[in-house]
Amino acid sequence: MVASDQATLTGQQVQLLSINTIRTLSIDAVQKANSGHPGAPMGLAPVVYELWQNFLRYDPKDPLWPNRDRFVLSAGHASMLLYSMLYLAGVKGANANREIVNTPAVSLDDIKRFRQLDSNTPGHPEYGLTTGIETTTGPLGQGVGTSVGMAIASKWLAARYNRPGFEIFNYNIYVICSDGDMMEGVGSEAASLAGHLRLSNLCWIYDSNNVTLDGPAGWSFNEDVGERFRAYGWNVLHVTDANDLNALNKAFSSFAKTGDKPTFIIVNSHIGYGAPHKQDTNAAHGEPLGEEEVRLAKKSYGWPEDAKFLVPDGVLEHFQEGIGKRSGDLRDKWTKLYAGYRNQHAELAGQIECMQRRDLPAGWDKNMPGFPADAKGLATRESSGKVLNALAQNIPWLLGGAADLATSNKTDLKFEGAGTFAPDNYGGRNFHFGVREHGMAAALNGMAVSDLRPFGGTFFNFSDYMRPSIRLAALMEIPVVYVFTHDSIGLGEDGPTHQPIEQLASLRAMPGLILIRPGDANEVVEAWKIAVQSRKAPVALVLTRQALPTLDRSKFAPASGVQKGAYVLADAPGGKPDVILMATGSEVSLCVSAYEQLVKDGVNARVVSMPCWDIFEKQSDDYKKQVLPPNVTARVAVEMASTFGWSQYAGPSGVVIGMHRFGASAPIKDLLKKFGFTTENVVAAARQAIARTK
Ligand SMILES: Cc1ncc(C[n+]2csc(CCOP(=O)(O)OP(=O)(O)O)c2C)c(N)n1
Ligand SMILES: [Mg+2]
Repeated sequence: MVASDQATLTGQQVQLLSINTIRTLSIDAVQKANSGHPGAPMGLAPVVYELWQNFLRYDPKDPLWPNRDRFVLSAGHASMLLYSMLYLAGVKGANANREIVNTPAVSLDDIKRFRQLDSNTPGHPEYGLTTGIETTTGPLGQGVGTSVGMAIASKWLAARYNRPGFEIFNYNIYVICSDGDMMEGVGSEAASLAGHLRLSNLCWIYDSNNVTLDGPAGWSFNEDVGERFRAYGWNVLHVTDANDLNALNKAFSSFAKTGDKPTFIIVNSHIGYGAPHKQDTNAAHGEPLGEEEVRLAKKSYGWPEDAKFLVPDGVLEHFQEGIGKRSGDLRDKWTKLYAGYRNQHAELAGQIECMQRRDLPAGWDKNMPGFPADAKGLATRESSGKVLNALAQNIPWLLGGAADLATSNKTDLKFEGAGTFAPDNYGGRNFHFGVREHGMAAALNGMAVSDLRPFGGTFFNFSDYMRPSIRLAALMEIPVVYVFTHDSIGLGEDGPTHQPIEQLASLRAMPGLILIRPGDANEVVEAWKIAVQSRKAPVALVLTRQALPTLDRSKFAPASGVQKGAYVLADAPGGKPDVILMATGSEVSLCVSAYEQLVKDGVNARVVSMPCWDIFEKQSDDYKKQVLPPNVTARVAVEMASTFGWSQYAGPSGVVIGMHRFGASAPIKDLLKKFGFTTENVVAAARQAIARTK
């Protein structure tokens, strides 16, 4: 054997050794945890190996490098695949201040604590918990959906910030997805949107292994997925054997060369590859292999059968010589480039760094509209549109759109230079997400984890279509803003299919989401200020279709009270109320009208505007007691929605005026009368509450 053959052979051996290390680490971790899915990591190990070692531009020494390629494991149940890679590639950890630290992102000990309490290797990859996890995945379809937003962000950053000679941003997004991702509706919305937008920096690798949890994928899924993606406008490639590194290499090279559309690589794999007894059965991925199967699998890999968590000599070095060296060189080059960029384009660099810190630029709140008292007033969606347009002129990376309702949601950015995001204008800031609420919400997550400040609008009722992605935004603690308009039966004639009832209660129940339902235009200003200043929480703005009076703030408390979640808007003479009227949104002015009637009748009433329960709950006990004195138990809560949750503020003697059924199609004035949202009814409820406490 000649020396060069020997070298090639050794090269192949170390490749296989490395791939099998990915597999056996996953097997051992799942077995030790006695929980998890080893099958997908076993089948996909060569795919991820080839991608990371030879293509992914990801420097393990700087997992926060802004121009790194993003790797998304949409098949989040295969989490051990990713943890193995983070460990084997030697990815360093980072702290909450975005500083690289000297501990690894994932250590071998972390892998041994897979799925255990307080480990950084939870069952499914969690953004913010483990360095190197670019987005939380697990609910199938979310990773692919989020990846579209990441690809949008990469294109947008390039269009806005690259300058001749300074290609600061050109990173790609790689996604591993599975049959489940292909079946989920959000995956289709995302693929359709990505194809339409011609996101050539996006590569989905579809693990077509013909099996899902219940059994053969064919029990429920038989369409030609490749044809579907061709129809969406993707570059569709096929690798018929997941173990064929050359074919994978060719496919990734084709992606790199494709400049006008996203790439979809179908890879045929065998789940649980190397575990002959369970190959092609569901048992290989829904649960650990079992000790006996583990031994058989290891035997087929030529592994010592009883070795556990074995990382053979040479494997870590192999990754250092591959992804480590290749990407390290790229990152060094970029760092030099960026230093020059900073010199020549200091202002742009300042913006880039500002957004990375989730800071707002100086003067972010200048030229905010103020709204004079006006009995006729305007809809909160209208004032929202005005405030948003002011803010967006001050915050260059505040951008977004709506799911085909921009003119209803008032989310259009109308100022000069805002532009529309499109294949021929990736620097645009108005997005047409189409009638794809779920796809939009997932994309917003991808934009937010890419340091942009995205917003997305639809009718409040259709927040239900976005909920799984909103939930992930809350779990990931990322600052997405939702602009939900048409927020109650007050939308009128569109009727019960469009009138939200339970959405307020159900979104208030979601941990981490800040829901604000402002009561007039000036509360909208405050609500938007909270939204853009939020660094670690998504914010839902819940806004009306119908006009609301703009309250006279010389008579009532200033709208800045919104910053505390709830505040005394109109107090009882002497500050000693007989009854407290509480409301959010459009019902605040209704309560004010009832208040005026009551005061005229000699009843000491107080009005509390409660636009945000979440923020109110975070106030001191003292403040809460000031707003809702415990000894004032005569209380009335008014909200044109499910009453669920209001009893905590109304108390046992309180009266809650809300909705106990779906709405109806009719002009608003008839609906308000039918469902009791009238001044007389609120006044009567106040008297009833007072009577109850006597
Ligand atoms: C939205 C959602 N529904 C259900 C599940 C539970 N689940 C986990 S894996 C899986 C299917 C696995 O099949 P596939 O996507 O083909 O992945 P493979 O097992 O082939 O790796 C299901 C239904 C989930 N994670 N997300
Ligand atoms: Mg499958």
